[in-house]
Amino acid sequence: MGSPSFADTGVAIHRGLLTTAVTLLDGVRAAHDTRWPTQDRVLDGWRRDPRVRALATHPAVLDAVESVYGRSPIPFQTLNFRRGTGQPLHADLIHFDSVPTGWVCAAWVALEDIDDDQGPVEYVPGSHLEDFSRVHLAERTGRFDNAVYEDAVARHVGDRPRARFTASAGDVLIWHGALLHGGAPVVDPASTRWSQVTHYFLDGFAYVTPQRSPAGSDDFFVRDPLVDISTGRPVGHTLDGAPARLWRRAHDRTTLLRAADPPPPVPARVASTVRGARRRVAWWTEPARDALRDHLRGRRARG
Ligand SMILES: O=C(O)CCC(=O)C(=O)O
Repeated sequence: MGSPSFADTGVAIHRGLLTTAVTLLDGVRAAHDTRWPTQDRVLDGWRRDPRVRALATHPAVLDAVESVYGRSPIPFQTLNFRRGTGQPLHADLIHFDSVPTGWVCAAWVALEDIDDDQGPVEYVPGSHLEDFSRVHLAERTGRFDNAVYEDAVARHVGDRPRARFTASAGDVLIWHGALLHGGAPVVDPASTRWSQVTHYFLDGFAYVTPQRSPAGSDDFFVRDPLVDISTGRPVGHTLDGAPARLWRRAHDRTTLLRAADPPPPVPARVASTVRGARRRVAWWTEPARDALRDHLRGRRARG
């Protein structure tokens, strides 16, 4: 029998993938330490530092992600860590997902040797297959509550075995967006655990924020603009293999229109007076809006 596959476990382990890129790994640590000396966790450092960006877009990492999914990766977010996070188990797709679901992953890179004392990444092998987080999001009532979600995950996992990614500098762990993972407890509080994780979408889908998308509806909070770290340019959304058009109905509610749907109604600008100040208000031209709503209702009813 061969080694367990990404499809079964939800992870792809690449020992030594970046061992020879030691100058870059050290550079990312130095970037974190000098630019953000008081922050243990840095979100989107790639925007300020070319070394963080270079690691997020390293050809060996992009190839490893592409070989798992058979599609081009779109790096879109980085997190840099100085210490173990001790983060409770969760799946990334509460924060970001594709439509259809699951075309999202992370690549976590050890910037130093990491053992059990430093709070390595841990995960529940195979948990991506259960789709627990997507179902939790779909069935929630009201707004997403992270504490409620983390409790539900902990109960769901119970005392099932967790795997730990103790690592040498340059080792890379890729995990599926639905895999339950977090940071093991930090045993030595003085320890560092230098690491960078980059999140990737795969090319050819629409990209959304599930926890901000309305539950029980086919509207989404669409990530727009979504910037590809490789190019620094916004990425288009695709649905059924064709460019998706967006009908923005409210701040956190956008309908993704398919190729066969009518175009979104054009907002007409009208002026209103509020407390003496002139304010511009976007208003949908009503007949076009009503026709599109009827069309979408019909589409939903037909499944
Ligand atoms: O590095 C860790 O401890 C966990 C990181 C993590 O959970 C994430 O990036 O989603």
